[in-house]
Amino acid sequence: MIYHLLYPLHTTFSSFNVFRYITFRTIYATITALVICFVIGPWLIRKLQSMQIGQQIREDGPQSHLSKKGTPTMGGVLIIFAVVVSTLLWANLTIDYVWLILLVTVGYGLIGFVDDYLKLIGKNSKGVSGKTRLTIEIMIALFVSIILYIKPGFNSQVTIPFFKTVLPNLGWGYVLLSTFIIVGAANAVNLTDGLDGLAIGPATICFATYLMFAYFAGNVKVSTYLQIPYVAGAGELAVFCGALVGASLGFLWFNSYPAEVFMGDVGSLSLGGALGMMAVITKQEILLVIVGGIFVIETFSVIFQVGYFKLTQGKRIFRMAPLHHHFELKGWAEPKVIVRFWVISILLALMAISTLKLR
Ligand code: 57M
Repeated sequence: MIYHLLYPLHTTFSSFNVFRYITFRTIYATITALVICFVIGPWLIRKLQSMQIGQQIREDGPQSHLSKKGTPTMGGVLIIFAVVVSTLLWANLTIDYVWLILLVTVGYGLIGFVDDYLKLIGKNSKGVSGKTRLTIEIMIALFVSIILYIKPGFNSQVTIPFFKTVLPNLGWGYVLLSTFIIVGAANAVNLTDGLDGLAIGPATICFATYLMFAYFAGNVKVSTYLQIPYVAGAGELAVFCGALVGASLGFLWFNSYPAEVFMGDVGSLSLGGALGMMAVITKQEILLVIVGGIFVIETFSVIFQVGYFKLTQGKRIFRMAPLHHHFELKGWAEPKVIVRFWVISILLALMAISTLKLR
């Protein structure tokens, strides 16, 4: 909104020319989302408490989690609200990528909201059935992937890290890959969100990384210099990522150990879906495996644990999956597991950024 209202006045007030710059609007999208979380966060936590929207703790989890019973959850609504308001305020709303990624962010948030609501208020502990959730997630991802595929100028080539000339063109197959990435990222973040700040920390790091990738991909000079695909309009998603970084840091203020609020599936599915979309639109699809390596490791720990459990009729690779529970049961204090995962996430992000030069 601000871009559309104030930039045109730069002919009268020359200082308003600053609203043209993506860097300026990204910084203020970040600050706006952060301030929204600071202002609304305390009120929301009190509201969730008064509505008794408190986390139920499974008996079969780490005993240390039992004390978390009743912690307000569904705090992800704060993240989504802050991101949507800040993006609508600061982004150039004529760029269709902005609306597509907001559709996924809000759509996946709604899936998580209904699941959380049924589990916590509807007293249906199972929430939405796994099959129903997955079907709706796939439908939303498929819809936006088809829109992207038929969008003039969007190419169906896949960028392979380290190999600048290897750009396999998947054709319609790209729609399936894109769908898989969005749905996979959403569920990977969902699985990871099992300790205070464990998901929001790496998510913040991932969005800060994809903020850079969006700016690079949307800038014809930088993308040519780096020899990465040029995606006209992708630069505006740096503003969206700025809003996400601000909202994530704002949420972390309350979700840091000991957490005053959990994000709920409304937050984890929403963040993961947005992350998958960022990987697809910036044409850094495979690089998400490195940038979001913490989410990938956590997901594979579950896949290997469940697979091995079934293969060996009850044996386990880890003391418990996902991997964060394994370290908890090894005796690591919760904050130590969390911060060490953040450190690994930062390392992975730096490695991913370096691949842009190692090609
Ligand atoms: C998402 N949800 C947390 C909170 C958060 C197949 C299996 C691996 C599935 C997996 C599962 O159910 N995952 C669901 C993880 C839950 O957090 C809520 O869920 C939202 C995110 N979706 O926002 O609302 C619990 O996590 C803790 N938590 C915090 N701080 C936070 O900031 O402490 C969350 C956020 C919360 C709270 O205790 O209640 C979760 O862990 O369920 N299942 C599991 O992850 C279970 N693992 C398991 O079953 N392992 C078995 C399988 C693989 C064979 C094994 O290894 O033997 C664990 N989860 C729980 N108890 N709660 C262990 C059992």
